[in-house]
Amino acid sequence: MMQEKEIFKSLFIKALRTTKGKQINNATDADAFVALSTVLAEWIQEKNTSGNKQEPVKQVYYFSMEFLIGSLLATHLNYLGVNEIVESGLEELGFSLEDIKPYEHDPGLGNGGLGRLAACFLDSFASLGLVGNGVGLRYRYGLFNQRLEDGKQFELPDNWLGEGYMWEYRKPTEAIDVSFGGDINTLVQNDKLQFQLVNAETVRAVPYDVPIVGYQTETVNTLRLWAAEPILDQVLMKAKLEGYAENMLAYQRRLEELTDFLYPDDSTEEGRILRLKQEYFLVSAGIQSILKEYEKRQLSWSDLPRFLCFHINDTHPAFLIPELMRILVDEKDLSWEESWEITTQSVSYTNHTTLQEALETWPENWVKTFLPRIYMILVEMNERFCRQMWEKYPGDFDRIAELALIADGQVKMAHVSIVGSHSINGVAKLHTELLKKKEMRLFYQAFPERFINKTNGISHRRWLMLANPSLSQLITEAIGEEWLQSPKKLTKLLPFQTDSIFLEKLQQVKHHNKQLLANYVKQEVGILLNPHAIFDVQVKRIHGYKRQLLNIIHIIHLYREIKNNPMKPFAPRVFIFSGKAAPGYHFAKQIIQLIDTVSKVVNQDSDVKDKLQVVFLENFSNQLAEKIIPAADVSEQLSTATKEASGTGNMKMMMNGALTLGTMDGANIELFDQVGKANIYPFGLSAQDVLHYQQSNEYTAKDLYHSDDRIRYALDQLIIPGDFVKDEAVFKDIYHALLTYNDEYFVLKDFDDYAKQQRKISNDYQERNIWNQKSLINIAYSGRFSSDDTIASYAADIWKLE
Ligand code: 26Q
Repeated sequence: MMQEKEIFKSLFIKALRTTKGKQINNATDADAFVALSTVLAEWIQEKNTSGNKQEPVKQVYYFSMEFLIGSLLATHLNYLGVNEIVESGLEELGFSLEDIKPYEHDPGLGNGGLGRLAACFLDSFASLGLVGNGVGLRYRYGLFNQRLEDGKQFELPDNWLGEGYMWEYRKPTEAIDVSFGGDINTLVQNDKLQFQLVNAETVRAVPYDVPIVGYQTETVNTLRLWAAEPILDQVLMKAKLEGYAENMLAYQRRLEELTDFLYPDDSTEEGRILRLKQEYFLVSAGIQSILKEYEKRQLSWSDLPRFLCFHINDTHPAFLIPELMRILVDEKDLSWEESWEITTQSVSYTNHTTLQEALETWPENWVKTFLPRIYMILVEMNERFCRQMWEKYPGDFDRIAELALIADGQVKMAHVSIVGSHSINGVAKLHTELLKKKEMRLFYQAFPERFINKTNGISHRRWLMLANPSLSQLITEAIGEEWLQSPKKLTKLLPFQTDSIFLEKLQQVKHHNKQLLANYVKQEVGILLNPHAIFDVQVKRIHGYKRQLLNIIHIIHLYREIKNNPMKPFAPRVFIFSGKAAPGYHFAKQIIQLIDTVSKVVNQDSDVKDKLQVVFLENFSNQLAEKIIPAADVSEQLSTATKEASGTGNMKMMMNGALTLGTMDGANIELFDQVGKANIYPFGLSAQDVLHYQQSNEYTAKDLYHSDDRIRYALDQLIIPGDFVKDEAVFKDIYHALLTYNDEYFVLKDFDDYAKQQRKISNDYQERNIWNQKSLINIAYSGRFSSDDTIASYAADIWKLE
């Protein structure tokens, strides 16, 4: 221990010199961050070579357009088991680890749930000792930084690479060329049709490898992120042919631009072609480089599915399917049938949405123009598939038209994904059932054996062990360390529900976390939160279906209640919001503005002070989530039933002892089944109810406006100048969405039930001992939502890893 610490100190001093040209006495915390990361990176590399598996185990490649991996410094210190020696070594050198940590930039290479899920999965692969590698894009700018000015969201570029990224390795010798556009020449060679791509524009894909360390295992996997670069010869050639040297730079820039930005989920028209190219760039570079490695092993192509599997995270990487076909048929000279067998046996697909607007389609002519050979392959896939369906359902034109991969001038990526893979999974039980019975009904009828549920999970190491050290310590004191490796062992906490001393400690931990968050809010926003209040949290992307609107309308109602009944006892509440709206999603931006407006009115009113506070924390991120979630008493999961495929924030908050106030949607249903109805606050329409109201005309939002005085009051506040608005135009879209357009997300319909459960929460919280019990039960059953379990289940049922 002593000796290791001394070794660390000398490595650290040396790293300070070589990376920053500094000595201990003139180094800043930012320099120290770089030096510390350098030492850790070196230790990871030592592991990487020693822990490499020699035997040919089956490998998974997880293809995703998003990986929201979060900061890695704390993870590495902890997973490598060197936290103590580093902390005390740094202290002896005059540095504090806690001061150094904030210098790490959190790479925002994802939008939300889907990207964070991919990151939790990588954590679980490595911690379970499985070979599971990520394949993604190295966006020059991650998801925008959010700033609010007068409640309006502004988007600033996220220059996450500004100071360099400490955990990546550029591997230029492993670069791959990816081609776009051009023409296809057809020729006959050795009695076989050959397709030759000419006049294409080629971009170089350079990989950057981020090692992924497992928790106390020898496994180090890789997240390989691809970046676009120009190919100098091609640039020179073009300059020569076209003769205007001054445009060379612009041309070079255009090629690099490909991986400049991550597209938000509601992207605008001009970005879409670039997004299409990004998707192909990811899969083409990814699969080419994997197959190159595979060829070195001198195995047969037909054996490929025994050694490799390719998982696509939603349809965004679905061009993997025709790209793999292209390589096998065109470059490896396999027959279509053999290639098809290999492809479908090695590819599997997760669906993350049932929202119609989020189901990806690409205009046929774009695919034809930018990916001509891929287009031909898709056409062939479509013809063969339609023929197969014709044999199965002779004469059923309508069915086949609906199943087709290409129809109405659009390539349907979900259809391509289903037909080209052997497994399709939803991300929670309800969601998978909806896929089978509704969205993908016809495919389910055709291939029932392909559909399977895999409920999402979260890394209990990141979201409990690292994010909430006080709670982790309390748990470990009570039940030992076993839960870190086997999270289901958290149920050993159950007997403590009758231990009032333990429950008291649990309450103190929560209070401590609330105090920490309050300190942060004070420092960032200048608002002094009351840590004795109920911390009620809704943090996630801002979206109509997630119904932040229901929450804020209810807050307007509460405000009025308190104002009208100043003497009535009221359980103090702090409402905390955070989340980004897609830049082009005007309605979501108005919701942010409404939250901001309400928060200003409420926080400045001394009549409600100590009873009601509302804050919107800017620029939600992994790092911010790690501060907020451990402090949550109430977890708001308000999606309109059927709309949230799973949700994972719900699991994170449960694991940190918050009680869920949620609809029976996505994984909330499974949380409910785990903890039982006494330990959760369900409300609102069920999935069935929602489907019913969508099909009938039995819901009229205006009726509720007229019959429910609370609703009328709150909605009137949106357009009548008064406490909240000076100008009736600001929130008129919200007002009209609810009344004129009949409340697509059933906000008003669920209001009464929501308000009831909120009152129940206020009452229950008064009985702190009982509340603490409920909180403990939530923590105890949260192990079922560890991504270790999810990944073990994918490994057994989908990827068939040993
Ligand atoms: C598509 C086309 C063009 C540009 C962007 C996109 C795009 C990007 C991101 C479409 C969707 C997304 C993100 C989806 C997402 O995060 N879904 C969430 O996935 C979680 C993990 O499974 C679930 O828990 C959430 O319920 C689901 O909303």
